[in-house]
Amino acid sequence: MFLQEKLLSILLFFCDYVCDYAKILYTIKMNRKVMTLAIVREGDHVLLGMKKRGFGEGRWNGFGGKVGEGESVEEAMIRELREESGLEALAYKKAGFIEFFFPDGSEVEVHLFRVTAYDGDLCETEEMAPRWFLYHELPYENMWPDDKHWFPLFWEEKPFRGKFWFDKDTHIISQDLQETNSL
Ligand code: 6OG
Repeated sequence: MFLQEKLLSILLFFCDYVCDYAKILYTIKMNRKVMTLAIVREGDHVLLGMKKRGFGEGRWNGFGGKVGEGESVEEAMIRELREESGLEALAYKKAGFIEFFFPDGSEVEVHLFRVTAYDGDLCETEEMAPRWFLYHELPYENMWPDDKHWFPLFWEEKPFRGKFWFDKDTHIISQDLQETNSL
């Protein structure tokens, strides 16, 4: 009898442990946002937008946002670029995959695309004020701090995977950036 009770308590302890672990994994998963980022390149120039509101407000960035339910990453990239800049992506390629980790436990994964042909008229939208920049004159001081690390790979058309850990003031505390063959 004593042995049965002992076994039962060990089993319950184990179940508790597994449940807690599952809860943590679930929370981490729920805290991850899947996003797209489209950067249009034309010759020596890249198109960025000044983010006018929301996450990243006041920074120059490519165009993108959350992947919607039932939407593929590519569909989301095309939709976000259209909604935020008025441009329709005609030719594009996956350029990178970046994961961001924040001190509150939230995570963002960004699927980066290089857009090399487009249709439509560029326009300012409620979210973004667009502007073309020469690659060598990118305004890194007013961009996300990770950008200066991966932009050269984007520019040289070297596919990459990156991970960036931020502190609460969005300074990079750690990073891992590597070229890759599989995106
Ligand atoms: P909305 O919240 O407006 O989409 N994004 C980042 N881009 C860079 N370059 N660095 C980061 O470091 C980023 N975190 C998110 C993904 C936000 C847009 O900003 C991108 C989206 O394109 C932390 O829906």
